[in-house]
Amino acid sequence: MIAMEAPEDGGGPLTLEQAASALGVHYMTAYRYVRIGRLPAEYRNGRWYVHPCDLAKAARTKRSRPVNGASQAAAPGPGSDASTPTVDLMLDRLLAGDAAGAWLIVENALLAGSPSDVHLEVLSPCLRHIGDSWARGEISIADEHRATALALGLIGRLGPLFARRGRHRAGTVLLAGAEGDTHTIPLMMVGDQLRGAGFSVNQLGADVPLDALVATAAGIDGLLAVGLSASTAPAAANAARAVTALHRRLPGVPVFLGGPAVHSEEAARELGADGWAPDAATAVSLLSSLESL
Ligand code: B12
Repeated sequence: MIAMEAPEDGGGPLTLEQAASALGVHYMTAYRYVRIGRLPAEYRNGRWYVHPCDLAKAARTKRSRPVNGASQAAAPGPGSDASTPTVDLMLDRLLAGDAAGAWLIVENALLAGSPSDVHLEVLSPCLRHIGDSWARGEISIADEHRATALALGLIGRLGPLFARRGRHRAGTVLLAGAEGDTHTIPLMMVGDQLRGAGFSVNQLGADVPLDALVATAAGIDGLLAVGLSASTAPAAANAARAVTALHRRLPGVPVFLGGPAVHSEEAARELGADGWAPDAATAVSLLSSLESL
């Protein structure tokens, strides 16, 4: 425990105990707020100090809705302002490159929600926000890369939490990024969520050459469907070529499309696909609907 210290006159810094008392929370809760970036604080001479003006931000955050409720809520669409206190905190930690702080936020979120909620309600809005900020020139490429590298690590740590103990479904889903598309995260999320729903997933990751994709698909016994991701316009054009080649080689196997460059069911159908989903949770519903056919 740190010793109490009187704040300086005129709204000077508070010790963490004083800040905790002002917020009406336990000292350890205030420390956790500091650790995850909810409460800005400065570490000097072995003690944490909080500026009184930052208390209001932490107090607002304390009253705001937690990460759960996500399962009922629709996943935020591309470009939507999906800001919540948890998203704001995660964004802050991702941009700061603070892996430990970011993981604490994930752990907190998991107390209230599922790994799928963390994907869709916390990490996806952060990544979209980061992409938009980069496109507007507000953050550098290095900032975006640092945040993405950290997000990849978080998604990797979340992966085993999607392990399915219950019923496994028949057939395998092949997932791949369109040729020339280096975006890995969308596929990881879709793959983990499908595994969590009991599907066997053959995950090829990003940027899969057309010939390798078709040869792999042809070699899978019990191939249920192929899911292709396209984040950019050139990748969407390559995905369309892949759909044609897969249909020709494997008639009857549905090919689904998704990703930021395929905006709607209509756009996916125009590219030749048999279906589309805006996010990983809807991708699970899409694949599940095949069972009832
Ligand atoms: C991280 C990132 C990168 C990283 C990728 C690193 C990695 N290892 O993954 C790097 C730095 C490499 C990168 C590069 C580029 N990127 Co980039 N990138 C992003 C960013 C910030 C996050 C991507 C992400 O993980 N999103 C989170 C996921 C979960 O969301 P999602 O992609 O929408 O996926 C969900 C759904 O779409 C759906 N889904 C996705 N795939 C599939 C597939 C199926 C079958 C189904 C059913 C559903 C489905 O489910 C997913 C989960 O819910 C996005 C911003 C954004 N809006 O996403 C830009 C973004 C995708 N990138 C963009 C651009 C322009 C580029 C570059 C061209 C930049 C450049 N000038 O070099 C290059 C292209 C490289 C290439 N050849 O592919 C643009 C694309 C715009 C467009 N539509 O054309 C975006 C949208 C940024 C922006 N706002 O402008 N990028």
